[in-house]
Amino acid sequence: MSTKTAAAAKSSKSSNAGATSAPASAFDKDTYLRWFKEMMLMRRFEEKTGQLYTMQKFGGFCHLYIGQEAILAGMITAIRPTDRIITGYRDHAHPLVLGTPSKHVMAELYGKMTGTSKGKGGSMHYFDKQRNLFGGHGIVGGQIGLGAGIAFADKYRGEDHVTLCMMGDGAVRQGILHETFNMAMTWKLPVIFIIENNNYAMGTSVERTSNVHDLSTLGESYDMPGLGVNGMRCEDVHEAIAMACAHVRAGNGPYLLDIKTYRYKGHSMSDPQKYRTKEEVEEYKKQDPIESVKDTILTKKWAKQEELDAIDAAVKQEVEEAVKFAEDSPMATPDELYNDVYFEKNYPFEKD
Ligand SMILES: Cc1ncc(C[n+]2csc(CCOP(=O)(O)OP(=O)(O)O)c2C)c(N)n1
Ligand SMILES: [Mg+2]
Repeated sequence: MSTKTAAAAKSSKSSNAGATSAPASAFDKDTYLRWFKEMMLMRRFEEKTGQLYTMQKFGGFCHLYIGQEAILAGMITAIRPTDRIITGYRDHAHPLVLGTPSKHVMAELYGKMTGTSKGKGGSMHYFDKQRNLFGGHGIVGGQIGLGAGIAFADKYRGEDHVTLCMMGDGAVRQGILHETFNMAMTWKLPVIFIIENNNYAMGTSVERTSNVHDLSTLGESYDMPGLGVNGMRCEDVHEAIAMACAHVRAGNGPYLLDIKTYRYKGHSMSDPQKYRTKEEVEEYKKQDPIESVKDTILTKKWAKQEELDAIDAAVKQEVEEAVKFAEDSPMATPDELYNDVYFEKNYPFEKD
């Protein structure tokens, strides 16, 4: 069967072709409670961020992660703290799940000195060297080549890390994906390419973008294995990423995961959303990962409703404190502009 025929045979609009379906029984109480807490923090942080942006507390672009939380929650329980993460501009939740204090994440949005990059990165450019977060990239698809580069460096130094290179469904249409896939497979780089597939690139759906709708097949012509994953279930995301990590750590080279998710809010803060129906959004909200994780916890009697409410209250309190911290923090002084700027002494092409 040719690659195109194989891709077409697997292709389907919103199904999770080839998806795993991990049973809830495979995971313990601590994992579920962690998923719940991580997702509540991401959700409450982003709800607050949306309000603050509307109140014009900070400017620039603002892309919220609400609806997509199961991807990062499922990921964090499947990787090692030494693994590397790189992503696009929908990136507020990534530092949160990696453990960057929420007050520094919030201060970065405000452009304050106490932000993760002293306020110089803002919403689209989160970095945390200590936690191996390599951005936050505003150029759609720019992180694909960089992610493979990080994996190359680890392999070159003989270090046992996996790079998780995350991108949107729109980013996969950039040419760099193909150059990167080719090199990453040729050199068997330790990288997992993760598509956070919310089915839309701004207002353009996957179906309108290409003849190939099953994005898990995009690596086939490079012999890169791929899998479609239900991104509304932490269980499935965890299983898929753990499996891909084991594949990569065994020296087999890259893996492609097409994780199907949904964003409940617009692409950014100004989006009339004419490209989708309210019913479609409501349909996905019925699969909300926070609600389903909560249901499992309650059904298994791992916690009472009041205990889950207490977690929510603590998370809300943390977000309020983060806002206060950000508001009370100083702006950068003008001379800070010249700090942290890369330059090389005696650069050969530099002219006075
Ligand atoms: C190279 C480049 N082209 C175009 C844009 C404008 N742009 C910003 S976001 C976006 C859509 C990307 O969608 P997707 O990759 O699906 O990510 P999502 O927003 O859904 O997370 C586009 C085209 C850009 N930032 N960079
Ligand atoms: Mg998208």
